Amino acid sequence: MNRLLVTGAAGGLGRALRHRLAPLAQTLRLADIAPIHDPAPHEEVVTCDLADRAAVDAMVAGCDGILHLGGISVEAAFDPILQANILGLYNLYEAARRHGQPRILFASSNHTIGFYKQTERLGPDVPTRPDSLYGVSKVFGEALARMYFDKFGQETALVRIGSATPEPENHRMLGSWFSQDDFLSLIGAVFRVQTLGCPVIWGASANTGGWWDNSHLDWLGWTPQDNAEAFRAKIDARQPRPAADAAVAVYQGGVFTQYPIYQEERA
Ligand code: NAI
Ligand code: 15L
Repeated sequence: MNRLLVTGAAGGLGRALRHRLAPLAQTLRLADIAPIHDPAPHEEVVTCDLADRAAVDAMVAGCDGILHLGGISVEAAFDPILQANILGLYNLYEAARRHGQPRILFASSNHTIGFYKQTERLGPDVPTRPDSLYGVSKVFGEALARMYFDKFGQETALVRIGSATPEPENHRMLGSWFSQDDFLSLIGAVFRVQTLGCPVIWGASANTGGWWDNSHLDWLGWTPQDNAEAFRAKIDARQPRPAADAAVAVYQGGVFTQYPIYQEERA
């Protein structure tokens, strides 16, 4: 494609993936509210608050695809979530509608379904069970994307990312881990496939201890290659197994199920 917009480009995943996204587009438009450093010749930098409608419109103009990583990525007080993940999503989809409906990969989260137990296996159509205001905002994003698909044909991959870290860091991540290589190959498949629609995709590696079923995605041509099980011995050696009744061992969303409702933004 000509130009791929990457929102949240200054964040953890944006920084980890940025240089490896270059083959996907002639130009990467990197956007964030936070500074983005050292743009390469094929990179454009845009400073944009997702809550600023006019700025989002300008950010989306001229893009052929959007990797939407931007927003609040953990539990927080409602106001910042409202601005970035709810108002921000509306602004993004309205801008996309005005600018030729570029395909979108929406970084949704396992926290849309975090109250399911780790003993359960989930397909793409289970009712959502968000574990936090953050999870609720991702459910909103998925619903908004689905409405823009049904009403206007706007295509979006609703990628419910598990835990996208370089390595699985704890026992819960033996189920939820999503390697950066597998995420990268998924991004490639989403932007390459002829017809995408608006599928729910579990953003997880091929973990032996995984909880999520992606067998509805045969048509996508994407097969995750990594497996958190390869790190089990390392995790066992580094930390004790959590108690069987601890939230991190019971719920797919782990500790997010235990957070209070924050009244102000955490530092
Ligand atoms: P991050 O918090 O490191 O990056 C998010 C970026 O969004 C930050 O650079 C931040 O400045 C930017 N941002 C926040 N509010 C903004 C606003 N109002 N306007 C513009 N930009 C704003 O998060 P990370 O880990 O890189 O995750 C990327 C995306 O993937 C997030 O949407 C997150 O919810 C989702 N995700 C990530 C997972 C992970 O394991 N890293 C798991 C599940 C979902
Ligand atoms: C997420 O949605 C968060 O963005 C990330 O920071 C992790 O907490 C991840 O989920 C997880 O559940 O491990």
